[in-house]
Amino acid sequence: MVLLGRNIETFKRQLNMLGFSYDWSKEISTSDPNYYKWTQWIFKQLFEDDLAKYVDMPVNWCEELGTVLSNDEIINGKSERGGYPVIRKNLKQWVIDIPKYAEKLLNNLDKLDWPESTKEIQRNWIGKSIGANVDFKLAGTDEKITVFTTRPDTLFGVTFMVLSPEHPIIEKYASKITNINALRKYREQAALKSELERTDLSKEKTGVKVEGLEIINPINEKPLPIYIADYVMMNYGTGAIMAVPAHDQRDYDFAKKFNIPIIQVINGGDISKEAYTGDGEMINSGFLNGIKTKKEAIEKMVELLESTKIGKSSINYRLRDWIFARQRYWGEPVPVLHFDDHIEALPDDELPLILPELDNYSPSKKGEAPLERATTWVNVERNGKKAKRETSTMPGSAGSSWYFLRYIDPNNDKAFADKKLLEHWMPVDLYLGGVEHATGHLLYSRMWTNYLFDKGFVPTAEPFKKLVHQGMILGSNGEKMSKSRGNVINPDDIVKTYGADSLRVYEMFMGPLEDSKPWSDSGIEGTRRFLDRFYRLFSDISRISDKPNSNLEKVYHKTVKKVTNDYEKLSFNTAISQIMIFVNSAYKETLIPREYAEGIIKLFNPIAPHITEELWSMYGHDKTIAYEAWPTFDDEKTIDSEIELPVQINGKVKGAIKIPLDCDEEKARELAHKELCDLLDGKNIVKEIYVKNKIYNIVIK
Ligand code: ANZ
Repeated sequence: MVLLGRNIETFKRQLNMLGFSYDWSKEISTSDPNYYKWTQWIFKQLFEDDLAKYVDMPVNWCEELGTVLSNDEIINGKSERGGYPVIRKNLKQWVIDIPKYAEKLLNNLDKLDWPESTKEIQRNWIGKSIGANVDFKLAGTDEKITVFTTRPDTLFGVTFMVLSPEHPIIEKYASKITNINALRKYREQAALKSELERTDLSKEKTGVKVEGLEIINPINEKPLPIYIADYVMMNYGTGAIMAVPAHDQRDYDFAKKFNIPIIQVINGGDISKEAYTGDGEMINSGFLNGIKTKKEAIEKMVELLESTKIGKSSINYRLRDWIFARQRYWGEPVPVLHFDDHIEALPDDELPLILPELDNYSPSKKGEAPLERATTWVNVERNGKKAKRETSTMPGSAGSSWYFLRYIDPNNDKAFADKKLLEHWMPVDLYLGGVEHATGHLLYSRMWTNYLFDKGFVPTAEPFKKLVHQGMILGSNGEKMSKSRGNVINPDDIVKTYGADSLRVYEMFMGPLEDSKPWSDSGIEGTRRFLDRFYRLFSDISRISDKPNSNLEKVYHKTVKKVTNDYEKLSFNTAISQIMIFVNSAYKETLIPREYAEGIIKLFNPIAPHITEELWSMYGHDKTIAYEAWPTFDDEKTIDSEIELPVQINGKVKGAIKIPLDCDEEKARELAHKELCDLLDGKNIVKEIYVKNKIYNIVIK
C-alpha cells in the first residue's frame, strides 16, 4: 500500500506539473474500501440476478503465476505478463455470465460513434453464429449426442463424429469403450495445450478413434465412427461436431489422416485436393438434391429437423464467461459466504468487506489463494452455521468496469452515484484509450453499464458515446517504451530541460492523435524554439497596438476558424501548424493589433497553458484565460480574394498563375497563355478547359 501511495503521488505530481486541470476533489481509487464497497455491491446484484455464478469449468491456468487468466490476458498461448505457459484446467470459479448480454452488446454497437475497426473486433469477439443443434443417436442405446452445426444443409455428407476429448460421454460409456486408456491419455495431452494451439487451423490434426461406440446419422440412419480430437472444444456449442470432410477443411484434414470416407454434397471445387466451402447445387442429399443455394438448403433442412424433432435452429456465441476470480491478495474480496449447501451474499450493512492484513501476500505455487492464510477472517459462523468466506479476489477489471460512474459522485455513501447526477452526466461524451482494451475493459464496462441500465440504476445502456484510440509515443528507436529496452523518456527530465509547455506542444504536434510515433530529441528542441519565438513576439508589448492591421486580418480569422474546428476534431497537430503560420505572418509586421494577439494567446492556451497565462497577465488581465470567451471569427474575412491556379498542358502541370477568386474565363486564359508563352509558341491548341478556382488546362497537338 505504501508503494501504491507513492506511485499515486508521483502520477499526481507529474500531472500537476504538466498543467492538467483535473478536479482532484473527484479523485477515486478502486482499491479504496469506500470505492470497492460499491464494486462489491454491484457484484452482489449480479449474483442475486444469477449473472455472477460459481461454476466448475475449464480455465486458463498459469502455473508460474499461480493464477487463472482470462482470454484477453493470454497472448499466443502465453501469459501476457511474463510470457509463461498457460494450460487448461478444471476449477471452481466465479464467472460473470457476459454471454447473456452478447446480443445487446452486439446490437448496441451500431449506435456508437466508435472506430469501425474496434466495433468489428468486438463483433468478432462476440462471434455470433447461427446454425442448428442436431441430435445423433448412440447406436444400441437411448443416448443422444447433440452437435452444433452452422451447416445443417450438409447432413448427408457427414461421415464421422468428433467429440471434444473432455466430452462427458466418454467416461459415461467407459465400460463399453475398448480403448478407454488411449482416450484418457489423449485427453491428458490435450489439457496441456492452450485453446489457441488446439484450434489453430494449420496445425496437423490429431485424434483417437472411440472403439466400441458408433453413432447413427439421423437423416439416413447410417452408422458412423466416433473420434475424439482436440480441435473440438468442450466450451463451444455442444462440444461435439458432425464432421463433413467434403466441405470443412479441418474435417477434411482429419479424414485424410484417418482414412475416413469423404462424401461430396455440394457441387463445386476439387474434392480430391481440398474441402469445397463455396456455394453450389446440392447432390447426394436426398430431398435437398437440386437446390442451388446454401440459404435455401439450410432452411429446408432445419424445417425437416424441427418437424421431426431431430434438431432445432440455434445460436452460439464465441464470447465466453468472464472469469471473475484471481488467486491473488490484491483485489476486492468477493462478498459471499460459502455454507455447506449454498452460497449467500453478504447483507448490505456488511459492505465493504475489507481485505484482512496478512504477513505474506504472495500467491502459493499450488494455486492456493493468499487469503486462505487468514483463517480467522475466512471461517465465520452465521446463526449457528459454519461458513467460509471466498478467498479468491476479484480481477482488476472489476473496479475499472464502472469507475466512470463514480467520478460523477465520488463521495456518495448511500449509492454508487446519485441518480440525478447520473442523468445529468451520462453517457461519457468522449472516451480516450488504447485499442488493446477492445476485448477487455471496453466490453466489460459495456456489459456492466447495460446491466445497471436494465436494473434502472443508470440512465443509459451504453457508457461511452464516442471513442478515440490515441497512438502510443514510442521510444526514439521506434519501439514501445519500456525499462528493459532502456528507451523510456521521463517527463520530469523533459520538464526540467525544456519546460512543461514544450512537452505538451511537442506531443500534440508529433502527428495525428491516433498514430503511434517515435520520440525525437530534436523534435522537442524544435518545439522549444517555437515557444521561445511565440513568447518573444507577444511579450514585446511595444509591438502590441490598438490600431487595426489589414495585413493580418485574413490570417487571423483563418487561424481562429481552423484552430477552433481542428480542436473539435482532435486534430491538434494541424491546429498548432496554423498558429505557427500566424506567428510567421505577425513577425513581418511592426505592429500587431491587441485583439489579434489576445485571440491567438487564447487559442494556444489549451495546449500551452503556462506561457499563454503568463502573457495574458502581462497584458494586464488578472483572471485566468479559463474565464474568457473563446475567440470568434468572421467567415467572410477568411475567404481568399486571390488564389494560385495551376496551369496544365495536356494534363501535366507546367506552371501557376495568381488570379482573383472566381476569375472569369477570358482573364484566366490571358494570364495562362502569358505564363506558358514559351511552351505554347508555335503549337496547335486544340482545346482549353477552365475549371473555376481549380485548374486551367490547355490541350495541344
Ligand atoms: C458441420 C459443418 C459442415 C460445419 C461444414 C462447418 C462447415 P462457427 O462459425 O465458428 O460457429 N464446431 C461446432 N462446435 C465446435 C466446437 N466445440 N469445437 C470446434 N468446432 C466446432 O463454427 C461452427 C462450426 O464449427 C460448426 O459447423 C461445426 O462444424 C464446428 F461444411 O458442422 B460445422
